[in-house]
Amino acid sequence: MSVERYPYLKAEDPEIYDLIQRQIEMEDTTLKMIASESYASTPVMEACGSIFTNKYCEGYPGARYYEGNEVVDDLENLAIARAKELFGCEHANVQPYSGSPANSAVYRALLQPGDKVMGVPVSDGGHLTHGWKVSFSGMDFQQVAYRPNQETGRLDMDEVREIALRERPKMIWAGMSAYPFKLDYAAFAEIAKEIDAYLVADIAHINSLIIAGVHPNPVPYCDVVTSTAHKMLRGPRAGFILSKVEDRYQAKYHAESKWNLAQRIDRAVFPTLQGGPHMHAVAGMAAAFKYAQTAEFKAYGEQIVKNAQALCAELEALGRSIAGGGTETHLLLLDFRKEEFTGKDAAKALAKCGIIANFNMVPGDTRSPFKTSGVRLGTPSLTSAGMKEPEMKKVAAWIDRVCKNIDNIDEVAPTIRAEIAEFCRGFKKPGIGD
Ligand code: DSN
Repeated sequence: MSVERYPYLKAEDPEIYDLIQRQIEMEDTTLKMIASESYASTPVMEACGSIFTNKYCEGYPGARYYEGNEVVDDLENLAIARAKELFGCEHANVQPYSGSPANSAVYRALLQPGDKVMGVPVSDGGHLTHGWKVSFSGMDFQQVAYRPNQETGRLDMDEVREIALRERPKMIWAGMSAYPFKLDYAAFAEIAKEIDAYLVADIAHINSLIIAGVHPNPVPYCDVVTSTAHKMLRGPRAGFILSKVEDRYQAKYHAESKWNLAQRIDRAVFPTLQGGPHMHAVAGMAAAFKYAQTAEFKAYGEQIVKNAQALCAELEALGRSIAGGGTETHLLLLDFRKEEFTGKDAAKALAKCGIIANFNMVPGDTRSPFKTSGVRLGTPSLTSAGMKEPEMKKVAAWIDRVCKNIDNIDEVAPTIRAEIAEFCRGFKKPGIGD
């Protein structure tokens, strides 16, 4: 699809213009199935490309280190108000540059270097910032690992409790990047309370399912909740932090501090970790939050899960193995442990045919993280494009066809790629076709 946009770039910097056109063509003609991606809407992209990119405004509304921030203050207050209303939280910080900076701020606000933090290792579906060894979070803090059961693919909360009581971490992360089932925040909260640990939910992957009411909301159970604004929320590359105002463990862990929990989070974001906030991204985030309040968005969140479940059922009917045997969220893990080919082989073959996903470890995987036995598939982008259950049947058939032809993929890829391109062009995507 060729949309006549970016006339100034076209005239003044055709190289960038051409790269944008190529990316549009790619995103318009492939099945985008990376679980952490979707399509940012045109209003979000307009807000991100707006004049707010110009302004420096270190500080917070009403207390800035630069003059001329009357409008910016209104913008940040609007984004905060929308975030609080959407998730029902007491405090919101919308300045983190993205998810990892948001999570870094949580460490600064709650812990001391060397403290124990409980999280799921990256190899088992956790995030880098939940204590993984190559991230600051695993270098400066001690990770206590918990993981989904290797047989069932599900978290066993009795086992999580056992580990927590034995290791007594000061903070527990609830939230993963490759877990297809709902999280039991009430059970996490009980465990955290038993050991006086902070409970922090990372909802970057599932924020829109929470907004749509198809996944439990962690806000009532957690001290802090972090998220990105892109992924299924269809906002800009940015992050936000939601929290309580008061720290229930202030006397125990932060008696010397004159700042409450909300203040410590704000101070951790700025000035400890970041300088000037990216107000064009905050504008995009505010636009995404507004759209997320609509009935249309709720239907989108519901459909994401219906599509993932339909895709799962179709793939299983075709004889494909799904880790954990299903999904309750936006993603599923194809399990190739019994196949000769690896997850990486499959992801590369799928991409050649126009199905863009990523190779991923599955529970009980014996292959290395550089090869893996799985592929993670997500439905937010396809759902954003307007696809529903009947389309999932077709998508499953293409995936199965690719898997059956891994050994001669170069022969079949051009035909499948052309079929998928024609199919995808028939759907109007946010930010591309409107
Ligand atoms: N990189 C994201 C993902 O793909 O899950 C997590 O931040």
